[in-house]
Formats: sequence, C-alpha cells, structure tokens
Amino acid sequence: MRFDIVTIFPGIFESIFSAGIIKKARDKGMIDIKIHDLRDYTTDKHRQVDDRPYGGLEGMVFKPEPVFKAVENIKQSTEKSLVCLLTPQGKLFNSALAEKLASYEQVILICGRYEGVDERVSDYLSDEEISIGDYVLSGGELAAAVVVEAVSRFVPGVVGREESVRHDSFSTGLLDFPQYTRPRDFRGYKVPPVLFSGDHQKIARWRLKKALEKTLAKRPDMLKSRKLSPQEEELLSEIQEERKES
Ligand code: 6GU
Repeated sequence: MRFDIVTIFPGIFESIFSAGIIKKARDKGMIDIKIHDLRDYTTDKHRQVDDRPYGGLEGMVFKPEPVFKAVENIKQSTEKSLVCLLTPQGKLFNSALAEKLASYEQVILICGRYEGVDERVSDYLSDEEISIGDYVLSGGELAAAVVVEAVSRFVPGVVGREESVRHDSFSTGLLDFPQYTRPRDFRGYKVPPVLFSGDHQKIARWRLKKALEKTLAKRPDMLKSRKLSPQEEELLSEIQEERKES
C-alpha cells in the first residue's frame, strides 16, 4: 500500500517514518510513503500556496490550484485510491476508518492548515475529510502521521502475528488488561499473585475481568455499544457487586 502526503512542511516526516514498525514495513516494501512539497506545484515566482480569504477576516487560506495540481500528479489511475483532506472539520478518525483506508492501494493525505483550505478542495477533490480529535492543530501534518501509523497496522504483515491476534483494544472492544514483568516486588508494589499460579484458565478469567473493570471505569461508552458474552456478563455483575461492597 502506498501513502502520498501533500504538505508545506515536508521535513517534519523524516524521523517519524524512520523508526519502529513503519521503518520495518517500508524496508520490507509492505508500505511506501512519499512526501510531496505543496510548493512544488505552484507556478509563481514566490511559490505561494495561500492567499487572503474572500469576504474578509484575518488568516490565510490554501489556494485550490496547487492542491489540485499536486493530487492530479500523484494519483495513480491504475490503483484504487482515496484522497483525504486532514482538517479539524473532518470525520473523527477511529480504528474502523483506519481499517477502511487500509483497503485502498493508494491513500493521498492532504495536510490542511487550521486557518483553512479553499472549500473547493473538499467539495471537488477529496473523497474523505478526516480529523484526529476535537482539538486544533496548526496543520494536518501530525494528524497525517497518526493516520499513516494506524492504517499501516491493518496492512497484512506489518504487525507481527503475536501482536495482532492479541487483545488489541479496539478489535476486542475492551481496553487492554494490565501487564506486568519482573521484578515481582518493585518497591513494595506487588504483581498480582494469580499471574504466577500457572492456572491458565484462571489467568484468562482474571485478565478478562480486569479488562472489563478498566473499560467500565475509563470508557463506559465502549461497553454500551458492545454485546457481552455470558462469561463477560457474569464477570460484570461480580465487578458491580464488589463495587457495592467497597
Ligand atoms: Cl486533521 N488538522 C488540524 N489542523 N487540526 C486537527 C486535526 C487535523 N485533527 C484534529 N485537530
């Protein structure tokens, strides 16, 4: 799968895409990331990408021409491609949207700037507008990096098997259970003894209970939209009983 990022800050991405899982996936050819400087698609002497908004008000707005030219140049007609505009006005990015993007051969990410992008980009050029959360960033660059990482994890082979099949929060619909490693006693803070019991069924039950407890405490909204198994129902009533007692 191929990502093409259109940005006025091409230098931002160098280090972020040269480490960890993304680097490995690029080295193995499972993903390809190309960064495009929006200014390369201007035609004037000053390489101007923005202009003052019609109707007044302060701030500058991205002009449509360079953005259209960039995308038209980058888009591979032979590939199933999707053009995304990163903006705080977009659809909230989540695991389901990441999985959808991973089904395309080419994803083009246009990094907007918070003052604005000429509306004709979202009306006539982009297929999807994406926001990574309800807060404002000065530009879409960090959001683009978030999208690339989250989408890449859904590309077959990018994430190792032991990591992927495991309890991924947003595929199980529950937050992760707690993990511990050595030492058993760290400054008096002890690892739960059930984990040394060797009883795998008991450990699995304990983990599921902890995952439910954590989700109930931190993200009750996730439980509302999820169907519980009979064992989960049982553990949940146990948790609620314990809450009443304490
Ligand atoms: Cl995609 N862009 C900007 N500028 N701000 C954001 C965002 C994107 N997502 C959340 N805030």
